[in-house]
Amino acid sequence: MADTERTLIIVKPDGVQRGLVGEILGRLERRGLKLVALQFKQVERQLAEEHYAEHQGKPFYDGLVSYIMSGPVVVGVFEGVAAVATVRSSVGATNPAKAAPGTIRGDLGIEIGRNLIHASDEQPGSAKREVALWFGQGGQLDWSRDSDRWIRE
Ligand code: IDP
Ligand code: MG
Repeated sequence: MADTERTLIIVKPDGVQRGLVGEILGRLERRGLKLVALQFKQVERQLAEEHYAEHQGKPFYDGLVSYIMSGPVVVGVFEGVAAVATVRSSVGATNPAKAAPGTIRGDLGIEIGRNLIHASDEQPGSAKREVALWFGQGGQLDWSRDSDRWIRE
């Protein structure tokens, strides 16, 4: 399946603290995306800074790094056709106040600094870089799902 992609998601500390892990993962699962990696963890500074390196120097950077380290997160990898764009569309706009109803951020959040979920963006290489950063080569599982033939042609 040449057009299958993998993309990283993180249920941020607010999503975990608010008991929304199942809700958030469930929405992505129900879209037909396939989970290939999942971990519950406390993020350390080095990983947080590397993950958010593109935002270094921006006014919200320090708060962003503190936020992602402020409690445990759930980090996972979803696989599917056009998985990066599909996940981003379910996640919604960065600012929950502007995110469309029906999206995770638009339904469950209210403020940009507490927007519940990270998802790899659509810039070339972003998803691959983030999956490698969080899971390395060994952390993902290749498995075949019986429902696949009902989800894609
Ligand atoms: P994204 O998460 O939709 O990809 P980015 O622009 O990559 O959005 O920003 C990364 C994260 O930084 C956002 O999810 C949000 O948590 C935080 N962030 C972005 N802009 C602001 C801001 O203006 N104030 C506070 N936090 C922000
Ligand atoms: Mg981003």
